[in-house]
Amino acid sequence: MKRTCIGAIVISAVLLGSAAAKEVTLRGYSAFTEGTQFSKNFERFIERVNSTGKGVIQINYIGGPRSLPPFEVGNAIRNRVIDIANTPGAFYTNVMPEADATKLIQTPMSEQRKNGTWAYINELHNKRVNAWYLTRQFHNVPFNIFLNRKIAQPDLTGLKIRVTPIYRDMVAALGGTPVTMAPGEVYTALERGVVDGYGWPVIGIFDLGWEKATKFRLDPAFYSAEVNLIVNLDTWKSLTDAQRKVLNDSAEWLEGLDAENVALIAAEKQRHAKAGIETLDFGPQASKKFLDQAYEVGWDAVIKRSPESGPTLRKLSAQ
Ligand code: 173
Repeated sequence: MKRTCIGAIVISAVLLGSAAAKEVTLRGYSAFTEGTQFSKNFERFIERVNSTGKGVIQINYIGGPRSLPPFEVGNAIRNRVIDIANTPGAFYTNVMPEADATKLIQTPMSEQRKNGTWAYINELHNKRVNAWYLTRQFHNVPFNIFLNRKIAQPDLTGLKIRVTPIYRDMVAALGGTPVTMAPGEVYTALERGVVDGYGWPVIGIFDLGWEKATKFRLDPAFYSAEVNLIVNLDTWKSLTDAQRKVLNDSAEWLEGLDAENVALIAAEKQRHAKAGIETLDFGPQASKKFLDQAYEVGWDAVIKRSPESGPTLRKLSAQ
């Protein structure tokens, strides 16, 4: 009896050991077109995981929006159709209404991990998306509204503007008509005059040729881009410490790449000017008013849609 018992323990220990040592492969997806600005660093992350994680963990990159519509990403992660996604929170507000609220939080992830912000946002992801909030990128990249009609003041009355939840409430507050649209539809919509402008981060408009259909950049830039890496929670729980370590180490490395954004933004603004995109700037007073309004409208909307978590997120953002 005793011997059988010990034998069973030894056998299961061996089995567990071999299971732990087995390399696991995750299915990775980006909500942005492969090779473009907001996929690039995720692709570098994958390369790094695949080289540092040999024999431990690998990511199989299934690609961008051609493999799955970007606004489906929340359900795809929740149901484990994919294991890890590179996506703005703005693309999964259908499953997590406050997912785009991080656009109002500009502290780097290193801070957020220390002051409880990351932990709270992770908890919300666990509950609503069945996901682990691995990290967020581009906290130091703001958004602009780009136009192909000239305006004489920061007023969008009569204009149709392509949005995601990032810009929807601000565009409406400025009198514009928000039209929600995935990035892949923007160029054609501009060309056909379906919209008169669009919201987008200050970097990245050249990737899909939008500069050819853009005449103006409305300043100031506002908010803070939030491109998250989220992992299905069952997948995350199934990983060993060693496998999680590979992902965590690479996530931290990825956060460090945000330092590159300062130079990228400066270069991209010059590129706008060279492409004939004129800056519309109504001076410091108007800029201040615009920014105050953007944050006020932004928080009001978050708190209205998420009365329970919105105030906590706002408190955390003020740390
Ligand atoms: O599609 C968007 O305009 C959007 O919401 C977004 C968010 C972060 C980075 C790039 C785009």
